[in-house]
Amino acid sequence: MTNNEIAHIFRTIADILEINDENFFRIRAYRRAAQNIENITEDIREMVKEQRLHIPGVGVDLAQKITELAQTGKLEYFEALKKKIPAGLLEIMSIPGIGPKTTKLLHEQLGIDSIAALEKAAHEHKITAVFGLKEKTEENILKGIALLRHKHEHTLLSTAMAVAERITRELSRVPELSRMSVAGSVRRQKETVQDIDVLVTSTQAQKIMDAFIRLSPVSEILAQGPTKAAVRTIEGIQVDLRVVEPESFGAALVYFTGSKEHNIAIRELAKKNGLKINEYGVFSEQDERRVAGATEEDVYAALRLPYIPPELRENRGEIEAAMRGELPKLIERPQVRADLHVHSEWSDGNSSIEAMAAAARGRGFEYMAITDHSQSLGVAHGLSPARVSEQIAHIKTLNKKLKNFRILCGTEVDIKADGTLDFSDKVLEQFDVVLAAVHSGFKQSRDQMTMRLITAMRNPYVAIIVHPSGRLIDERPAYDFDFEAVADTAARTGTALEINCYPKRLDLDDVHVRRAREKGVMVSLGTDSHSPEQFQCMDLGVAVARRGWLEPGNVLNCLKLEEFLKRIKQKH
Ligand code: DGT
Ligand code: CA
Repeated sequence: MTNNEIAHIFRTIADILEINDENFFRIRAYRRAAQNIENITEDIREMVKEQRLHIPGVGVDLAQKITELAQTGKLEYFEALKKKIPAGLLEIMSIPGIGPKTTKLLHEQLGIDSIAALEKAAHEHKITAVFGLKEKTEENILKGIALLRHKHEHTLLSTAMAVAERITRELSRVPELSRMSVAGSVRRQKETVQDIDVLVTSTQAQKIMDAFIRLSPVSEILAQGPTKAAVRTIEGIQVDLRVVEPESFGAALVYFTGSKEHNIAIRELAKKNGLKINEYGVFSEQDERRVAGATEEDVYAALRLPYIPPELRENRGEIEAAMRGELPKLIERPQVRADLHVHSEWSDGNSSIEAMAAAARGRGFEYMAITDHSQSLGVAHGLSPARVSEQIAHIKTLNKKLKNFRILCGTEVDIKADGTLDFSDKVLEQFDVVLAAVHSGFKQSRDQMTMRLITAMRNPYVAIIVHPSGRLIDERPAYDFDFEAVADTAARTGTALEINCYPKRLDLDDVHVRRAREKGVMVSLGTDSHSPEQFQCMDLGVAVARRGWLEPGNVLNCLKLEEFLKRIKQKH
């Protein structure tokens, strides 16, 4: 049992208790304990083993339950409690946006006790009919069900990348292996993926297969043949491995990198050129002669195309652009000079500004903006104007000690429901850079939310709107707003829109990033780091930027410090 698993069980207990109308204080005690468990970084099992289980909000009774879970992996009380409600209600509560209150009402009023029954009722508009709930409720329920289904079948890119790296690192030690590449959606850097595809060449396929199924992350062998195998890892992710001939490696890599839509389009292009392309190579249609296959560059060249980066291979115009010689020169990670969204222990981060600066510098950045939360964000310990002044003074002294690195004073100011900001202009003008974001009131109407964002962008101090859509991948849909109108205002006012690099956010997403670029909007990359190791997430943001066709010139972070500051002043 990990900390998160224990926390999840506590939350589920609270939900069941709430459905059963139990004591409010008990319910709250479980929720608080769950939150505190998630906040400790130490492994609870260790704390139990060493008999020093001291967690805020966890009394004798809950401590006993944690001990039982840590030692046996089970909790009698929870098992008994689960039997008190229909099993389907737990499933319903796992739908994003549906809590115990709604679940209870749905069950009592409509007898709904499964996701299937809920879906049917939503489609038949029975939910509005009974509750008189707001019109959007049914739509939100259906959206929530879709998110849940997607979540069951997909893994976040960050998780998949970590697994892929481990697999390829271990496989690369096999002496018989000559070439290797990850393929599929992981190579295209999609925000979520279904499985991991790995391609290798070797003259001794059997040796590779034997090694593959014995890799340390492997928990289950799903299929095994002479040149193909599939396993599941301990994280529950499927990994497919294929061994191909060296002369086919490039063709196979193109084929298995996909996307399927890209493959279909280049197959048609090949046909027009009297060629046939498949995972073995490119061949002349007339005499079956092999034209290319060993490298991807050769394969594209045979089709009279330049190399197309994997992130673009979605058949969204990349082939036409390649034919015209107009592929973008995609941004690369080393071109990113700064991280423009960083938190410290002054608000809800876990490290000092100094520690964050050291880590950012260690990652090769030239400058970063400390952007702690503003006053009204109580849960995140937002800064009062007085604290802001203190922080700015503190950063000034830190900067005096730093060489070849600069900490900018920033803020992530909350955008209030009416679009006004949580700090006055007097406070805002002190910062080098102001980020603005929506943190509450996600259910506003489309018009309200659009106006809210536009109003915020009209403030001359607001340089960047961060996590502009508010979505959490597979957990919370984006709030409803008119992206076109927001992007137009961003372009007109010289406000940048962020790609938030936090693995569950990655928002703006690739499609909106590309649209923003078309409209001349600058894009900003922000890791939203709350601890030093999170700077590595910049890679994910760069992936989204590349999938959105961005060049360095489209990205605020690629500016040199002086140019960056000049640009911010321009809007002022
Ligand atoms: P996913 O669902 O996240 O695993 O996405 P992919 O793109 O990795 O899809 P996957 O693993 O089913 O297949 C890997 C690649 O193999 C895919 O991107 C393109 C190629 N491929 C698979 N099935 C087909 C097909 O029916 N036709 C063509 N042309 N290519 C295919
Ligand atoms: Ca795949």
